[in-house]
Amino acid sequence: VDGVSNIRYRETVKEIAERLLNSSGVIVSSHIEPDGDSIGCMVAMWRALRAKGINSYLIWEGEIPNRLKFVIENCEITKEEPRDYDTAIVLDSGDLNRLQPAFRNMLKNCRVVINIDHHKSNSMFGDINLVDVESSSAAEMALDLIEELGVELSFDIALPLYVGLITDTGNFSYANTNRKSHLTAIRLISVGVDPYIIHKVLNENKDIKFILLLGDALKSIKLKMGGKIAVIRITSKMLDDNKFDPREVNGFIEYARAVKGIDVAVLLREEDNKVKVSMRSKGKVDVNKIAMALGGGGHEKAAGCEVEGDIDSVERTILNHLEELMGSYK
Ligand SMILES: [Mn+2]
Repeated sequence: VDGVSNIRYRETVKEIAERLLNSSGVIVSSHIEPDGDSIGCMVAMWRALRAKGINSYLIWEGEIPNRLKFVIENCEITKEEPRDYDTAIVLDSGDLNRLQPAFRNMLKNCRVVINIDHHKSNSMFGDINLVDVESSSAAEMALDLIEELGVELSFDIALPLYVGLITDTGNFSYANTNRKSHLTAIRLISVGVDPYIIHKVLNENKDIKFILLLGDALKSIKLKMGGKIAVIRITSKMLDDNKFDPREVNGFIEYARAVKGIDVAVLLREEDNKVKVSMRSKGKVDVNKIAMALGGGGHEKAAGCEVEGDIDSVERTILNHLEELMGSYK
């Protein structure tokens, strides 16, 4: 980000640092259905505040996917309401509905709610909102704040941030990858993060059941709208057949995205009587618009929502929205 918005970004980072240094206690959390970025930046922020001698609590009571458990290892997780806090940091979360109810209730007791995020759909729910859609990850933004606080960057803070950075940029391959994301990586690697070790842990560490489920899902890929859309499905039957935990599903949509000539990839995953929808845009289609229209959100090129109904009807709903939106570009 250059120019005026950059100045405002720096000023907001400074303002947040001042508030944190003057707080009696800080609660830190992130969104439900955690991913590498959300877990990475909440762990890093909590550690950085502690390193600065600021009373801070990592509030989390939900599940962490197995593939990401190493990020939160050795952290003190607070499940009950702490006694002394007046400030909250909410990371990587587009709106309050994405938070765990217990943490959301604690926000009512805070003098200052700090919202640090990079989602286009962010509802600006904070008293201070550091929302930058140009940032590849919330981890990248968290590092700016950590440096502003004057915390010395340690390996234990850098590692979770690096996980956030590479998961949200798809290993520096998505459209959100830019100069700043690489400069952030340099800062993290400089204190001992080993890119290949992290890559092995995240990407070369799959249960064989994951690969077999992927095989089933790949066979479901269909092109729609004259080859402009690729749809991939994960049905309840596929999950049952492979005895696979749906929370460990990750990255399947990349294979739909890889198809030549498509503009948008869509992943549909059955869950009870609803369907989880993920969308990835390779061009100018703003999939966040569709996700928001259906009660979800995200970024211009990566967004998601949950839609009630069976998988065929949800697919039709999504395709109708895409047809309308893509028609409007012509
Ligand atoms: Mn993120």
